[in-house]
Amino acid sequence: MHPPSRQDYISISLAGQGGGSYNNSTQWRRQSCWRKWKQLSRLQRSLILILLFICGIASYPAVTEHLRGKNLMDNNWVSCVYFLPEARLLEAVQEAFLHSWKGYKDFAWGHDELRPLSKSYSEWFGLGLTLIDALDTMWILGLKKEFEEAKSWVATELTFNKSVDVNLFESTIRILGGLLSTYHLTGDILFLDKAKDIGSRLMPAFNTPSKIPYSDVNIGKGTAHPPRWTSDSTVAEVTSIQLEFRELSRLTQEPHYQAAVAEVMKQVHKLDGKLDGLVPMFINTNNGQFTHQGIYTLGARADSYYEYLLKQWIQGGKTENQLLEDYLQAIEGVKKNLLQKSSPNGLTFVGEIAHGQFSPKMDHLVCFLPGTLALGAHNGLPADHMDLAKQLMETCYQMYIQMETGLSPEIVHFNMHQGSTRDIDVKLADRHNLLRPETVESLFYLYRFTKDHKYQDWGWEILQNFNKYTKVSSGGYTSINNVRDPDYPSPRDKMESFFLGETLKYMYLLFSDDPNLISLDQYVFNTEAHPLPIWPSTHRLTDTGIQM
Ligand code: DMJ
Repeated sequence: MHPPSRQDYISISLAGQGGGSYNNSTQWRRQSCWRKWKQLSRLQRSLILILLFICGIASYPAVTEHLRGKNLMDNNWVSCVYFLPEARLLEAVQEAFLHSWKGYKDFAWGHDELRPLSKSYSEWFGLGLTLIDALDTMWILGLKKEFEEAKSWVATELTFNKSVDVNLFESTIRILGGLLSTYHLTGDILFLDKAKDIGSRLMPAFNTPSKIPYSDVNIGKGTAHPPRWTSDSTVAEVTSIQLEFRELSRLTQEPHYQAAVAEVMKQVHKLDGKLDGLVPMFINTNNGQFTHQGIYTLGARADSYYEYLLKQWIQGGKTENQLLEDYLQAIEGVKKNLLQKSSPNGLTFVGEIAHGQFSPKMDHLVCFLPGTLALGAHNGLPADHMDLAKQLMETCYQMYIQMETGLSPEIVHFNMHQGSTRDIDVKLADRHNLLRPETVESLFYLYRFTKDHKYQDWGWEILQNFNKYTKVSSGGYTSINNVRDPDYPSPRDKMESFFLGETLKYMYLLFSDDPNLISLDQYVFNTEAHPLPIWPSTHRLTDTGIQM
């Protein structure tokens, strides 16, 4: 293996992107739209102008309002996606997916993750993680040929009968979740059979003194254990496997999957040590108590606890009141303890509490929250959740656009003192971008529910920046080390499976104007973006987990 040359990995796929130097001015963005406009043929331009003219006469105020945009930092910029047909937006995501898939197919086929620069792969569980995570994305994007190839690998090569340690949470959300959703979308029993196989092999994780599951399971030997250095599990991990195991019980009519994950929720519900509904980050598998108390975050190790409270309630038909109460209380806890505004521009952000002290630190992972809040509001929860969702969405976008590459770092710190000259600081160790999905995920929800095109614009900008700074010419996209250096963002040589499982799927759904393409009234996405059905009214549960 040799270190890649810069030319090797930087690949500018779309014209009109500027020369790589950072310039986030209004003028730059207008120029960017202007260049795209100039790329259109004379016929295309004339057609658009005629259409705009007709619409403009019919509804002048509505059009001008739409075109004006409502960006916090710039009240005058013109929507780029407004000039692009929906088909072109969708095609751009398909191109990104196919480019990723080419890299995976050429250099990592059947392995967990692509290493696009060294043209090789890395193994985590040795179960074809990227391929399984990407199955339903291919189906949704309409990439039938690629889907069929992947399906035949699942049919002929995928086996869970091997002595390998897997992380319970990661394999539940990516593998079990991916197989269940693919089964629902395609109706192909192959995926249900595989889901049953991995689901049953993960169950030994629940054999602990407290019934709070261990983090790791050997799926071949049927043994489970905590990490080497502790007997604790992560709170987000043990509380974000419920959608998948509940669905497995519903499909198989075997209640023990659902019972095991419901027991975890029941215990966590009753535990001492919460702060206004906010949970600590660790839980002990021997005594079932929270440990390392005093840190409260919506970021790593706690994030999807909150997401799954709401989503389980939705999945079960909004009858499990305890889940809803815990969710509503937690959101009030966020507002009371974690919400602040930055200086000088007053961006609303979610910080952390560490041993009684507020820290203005926010992980990119927290950017799932605008989408979750919006989903709650769509399902009848208070309208102020939607207001907060919009404010946080703006902040997450600013975490991208204020960086020199236009890509968010993993963690930011907000300035709060008067006289600050910028809102966002990034520590040296936090400058990486792993191609994470959370902001695009939230953009999708916000666009679906508001139809405000600025959310598509923001997603479009993010896609251009992924193309510009993370695309590897020989195939695939790579995580980068430094979002603040557009000249050398320093590639990490890894494409995470969630880039295909989540980021590109949400990007595609963001650009689609079809509300029935995974209707949010029929499906609920697990935390790895795998859609699972909202249960029909014939299968509703009460608080005790008893079917009504
Ligand atoms: C994914 O595996 C899931 O979205 C999880 O909830 C958080 N981490 C990654 C993506 O960032």
